[in-house]
Amino acid sequence: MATVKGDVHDIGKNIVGVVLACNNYEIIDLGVMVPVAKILQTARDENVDVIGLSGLITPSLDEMAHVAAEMEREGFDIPLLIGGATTSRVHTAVKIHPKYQRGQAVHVNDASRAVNVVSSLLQPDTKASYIENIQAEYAKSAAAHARAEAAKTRLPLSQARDAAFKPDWANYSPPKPSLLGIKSFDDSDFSLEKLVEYFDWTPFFQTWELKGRYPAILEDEKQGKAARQLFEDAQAMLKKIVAEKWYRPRAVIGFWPASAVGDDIRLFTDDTRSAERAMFYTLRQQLSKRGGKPNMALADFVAPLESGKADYIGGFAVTAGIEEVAIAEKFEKNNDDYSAILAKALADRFAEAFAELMHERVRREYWGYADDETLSPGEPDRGKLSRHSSGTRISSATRSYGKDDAF
Ligand code: B12
Repeated sequence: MATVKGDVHDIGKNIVGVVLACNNYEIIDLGVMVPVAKILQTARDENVDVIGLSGLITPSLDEMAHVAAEMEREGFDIPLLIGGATTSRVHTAVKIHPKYQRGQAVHVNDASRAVNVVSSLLQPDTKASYIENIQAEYAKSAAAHARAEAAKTRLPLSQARDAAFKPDWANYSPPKPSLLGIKSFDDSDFSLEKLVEYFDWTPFFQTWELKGRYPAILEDEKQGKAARQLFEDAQAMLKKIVAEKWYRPRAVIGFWPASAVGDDIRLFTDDTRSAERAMFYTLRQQLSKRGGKPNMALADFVAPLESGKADYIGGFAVTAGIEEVAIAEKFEKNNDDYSAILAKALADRFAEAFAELMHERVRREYWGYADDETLSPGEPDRGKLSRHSSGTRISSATRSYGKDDAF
């Protein structure tokens, strides 16, 4: 079992591993960001019966298709399980299954299904009929997908470019960030206590497959009891994390002079704008839209070179603390998978909270384009935020506000 190259999410994979291990399967867990060569070499060396891949970010979908193609090329025929929130039956049917004809790729959307799927695939008396059903299901999904794709109208690129989002640059002067280049922060700047104020607990419950919004979930008729117990355990661990400083949060922010050149964004080394530092190639939407809606590209939100306006782009990276891995491993070594997953799920909340806090500091202070903003911690109200940033600012490397994920 492995989380594929480029992807660090492993909570789901670990849950599946625990569930299968409880049913007497032996799991070889290769961890996260695992390159295909290592997966296939281990499968060969250990003579495994099944390979399981996990992936939660969009690029992992391509990586999984790549693993399937490599399995075909190298003559594997064992089942390939595909899991993780971004994967889907349609993607498996359309992009992965056709690449692996010697064996069978199977999408498993939930840990609770993993045992049934694995046993159906490994038992000689059920294997053939199970695979037959899967193949019939995938053929149906692929045909429905092909029909839906054929019904979508896509514009030629030149027409999509004509329909770009065109802000009124003549009447807008982009604010200049308070610094250019990068600036680093560590736990002397941002304490764990401070980050707790920015916690959004709802995704924490999702991590445990408890669906519902916090705090209402604590009183939910069906899930309330489990949610309350989990929350209590989380509070106890959180107290220790903060008091004993288990994690050391760190962050880097950066701002660079930038101009849009068509669909691309050119970054300059400094404000003289004489030397190019990098180019971001942004994609333009090409689906045909109704009601005069624009076909946007991220470049539309940066002042074009020919406008003569000095604009900038910014980015940031945060970590709750790289100590998380060693701490989770310590629990795992003591056969305490529950605490290992809890420690990771809380580290995840710290990372998200830090992204929230850093984004706020950038908006209000380091870039200062929303210095009049009045949102309070834990109030990630997209409506209010987008009015503040209305139409002219997309803060790139942050994850909290939908369209921001593009970098
Ligand atoms: C926790 C989390 C993190 C944690 C991960 C901690 C960890 N140790 O795993 C941290 C903070 C590190 C993180 C980082 C990032 N994340 Co994140 N993260 C999440 C979050 C909130 C929950 C994921 C999770 O654990 N779900 C619960 C588990 C149990 O579900 P699951 O993995 O789907 O697993 C179940 C099934 O899918 C299945 N399954 C899973 N794997 C397998 C494998 C097999 C073999 C089988 C059979 C079954 C199976 O069984 C599991 C149990 O039922 C999701 C949002 C969400 N609600 O999904 C975003 C999310 C996945 N992250 C996202 C992003 C963008 C990122 C970052 C790129 C952010 C950034 N800009 O830096 C980075 C990733 C960097 C990288 N290169 O990977 C996006 C992905 C969007 C996309 N489509 O690309 C999401 C969807 C959030 C969002 N809406 O923007 N993230």
